[in-house]
Amino acid sequence: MRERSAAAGLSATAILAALVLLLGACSSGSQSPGNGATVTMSGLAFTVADITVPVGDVTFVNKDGVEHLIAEGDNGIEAASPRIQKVGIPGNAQAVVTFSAAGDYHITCLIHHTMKIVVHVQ
Ligand SMILES: [Cu+2]
Repeated sequence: MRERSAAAGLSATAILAALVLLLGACSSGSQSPGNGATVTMSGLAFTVADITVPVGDVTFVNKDGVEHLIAEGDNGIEAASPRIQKVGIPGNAQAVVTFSAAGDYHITCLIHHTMKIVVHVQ
């Protein structure tokens, strides 16, 4: 009798361990590493006039020594109904902006009004 219950306990432990492994595999698989899309700012300007990216996260890299305040809009003025969250990026730092729907996004800096880039999200 003792051997049987020990064996039952062992198999229950094995099943539990297998479940934990499966759950661990699922959660690590759902972590998004990002699609790698990057926009760079240098010399108070975006380094390209436009970029095409898939729906998702885009990393904005600020290589200037001053903060940029990135928003959807034109000429330093935020759009009336922006589709992205504006984000302040300190000098020599970076931030992730999420583009959750396809479309063309005019991006500007609310501090440096001449900065502009069009992000084509598809
Ligand atoms: Cu700026």
